[in-house]
Amino acid sequence: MTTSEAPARIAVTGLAVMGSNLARNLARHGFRVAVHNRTSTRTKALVEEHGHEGDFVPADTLEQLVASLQTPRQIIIMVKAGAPTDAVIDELAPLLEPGDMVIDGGNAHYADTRRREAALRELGLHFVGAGISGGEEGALNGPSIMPGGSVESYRHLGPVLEAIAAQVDGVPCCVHVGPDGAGHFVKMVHNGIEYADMQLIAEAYDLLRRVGGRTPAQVADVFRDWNSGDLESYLVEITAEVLGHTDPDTGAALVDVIADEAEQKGTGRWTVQEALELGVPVTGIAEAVFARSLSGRVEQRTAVRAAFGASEVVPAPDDSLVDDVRQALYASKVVAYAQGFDQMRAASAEYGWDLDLGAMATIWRGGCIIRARFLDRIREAYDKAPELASLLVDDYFRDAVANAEAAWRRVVVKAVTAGVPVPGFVSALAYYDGLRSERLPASLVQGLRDFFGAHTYRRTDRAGSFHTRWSGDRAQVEA
Ligand code: NBP
Repeated sequence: MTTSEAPARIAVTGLAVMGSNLARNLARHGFRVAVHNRTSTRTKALVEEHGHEGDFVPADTLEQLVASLQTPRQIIIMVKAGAPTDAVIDELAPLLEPGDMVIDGGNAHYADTRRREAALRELGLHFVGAGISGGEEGALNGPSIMPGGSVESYRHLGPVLEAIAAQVDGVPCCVHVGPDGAGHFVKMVHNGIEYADMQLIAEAYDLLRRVGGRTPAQVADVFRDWNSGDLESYLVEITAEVLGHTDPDTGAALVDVIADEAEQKGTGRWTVQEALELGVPVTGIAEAVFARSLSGRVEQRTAVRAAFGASEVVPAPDDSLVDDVRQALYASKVVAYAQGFDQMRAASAEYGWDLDLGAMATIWRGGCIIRARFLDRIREAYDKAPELASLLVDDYFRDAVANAEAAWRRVVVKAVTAGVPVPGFVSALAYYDGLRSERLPASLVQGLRDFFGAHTYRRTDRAGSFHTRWSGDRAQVEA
């Protein structure tokens, strides 16, 4: 820490784990950073413990924080998402001048970000909703950063954010995502995809364990091996770590001691809710959210187990199972990502964000939870064809899924026959089959809708809307 009177380059208010780590990251990169927290003991603790890491300017009040900054001011808010963010903005805005920038690095809902951006724009202030992924470790050592807001704000902020972001092949995991809530929307979809990815990994583990007859330590070895191929990713890497870990108290595999009730903070649910609004089928994310909900319904699980008896899965290991599951996992993962990218494309069209989907894959390659080799392939796909109808039709992914198809079906059949729930694998396959079908039974759905509600239908052979007089002479009339 220095005592010079030079203005600080940037500020962070909200110094719980995320804010203090982000401030330390900024300081370690040579930025003079002003720091503030509602309860000033946190500010003092940060400077006492980490002041030697860089150039911190502690402030007891927001007035002091604002006064310590160079103009235009850049203030990152890292407080609990929701009402606390609004409270800080309300206190901060009157202290600022037109052209200043307020950056919300918390996990805000993108609709809140759109509302806040519009309100601050009225005051001449830039509001930047920045999705920050990577948890506390990422905040300190290099997160993936997804800033929204104006182009003008990114001109000032970009160099700072790109410096503290994770770097992959010399490329920062940070790009200007798009206007207003675009950054937080993309962060939300990132989290949704993370849900789907984890669910698919969990299903693969369950199959190798219950059908494959392997111990958790043996499944850990399988994941370790998979991590040297196409599935290479942070989540596959840490799956091997968790499965290979022994509980110190009991000597059992830790995974057998952890209660099997998955929790959620809500970003997966938001992703599905928004997908429903946009009409985009994100079945992989939805199944993952519901699988967590199902796991938590302990009373229902107990009652149904009592009524039917617990499903008894007899292990039936065979030599091809491991590789079949690997291929099913890969193909299902391609589907889940394809759906997430579809959702971003739909939101981009809805809100006029002009998202560069390849760039989103680029900034997820490091710092964040879904970082993976696979993302390079997604970036290449969108670089080649920005208007790709679906990731599935890119040459690389088409070949990968086509090659995996037989194994994928074998795995789903085995799981269904054995009674091992694999909602992620099954729904991904159904999505793929749905898109591939020449004719879908949606024609019957339309017929039924017309029968009971006169909702009309379109024909395959000529334009217009039609209704059949079902309760009368059953003649067809043009609607
Ligand atoms: P928390 O979400 O636990 O929030 C604690 C901070 O909010 C403290 O600094 C607290 O001040 C401040 N705060 C609250 Br609560 N109410 C306030 C108010 N009315 N006015 C001013 N300050 C208020 O902190 P965190 O876990 O560090 O997370 C910060 C943000 O980052 C959140 O939005 C969170 O969702 C997000 N996050 C992201 C990731 C990730 O991986 N990207 C991980 C974890 C969190 P006090 O000290 O005075 O109580």
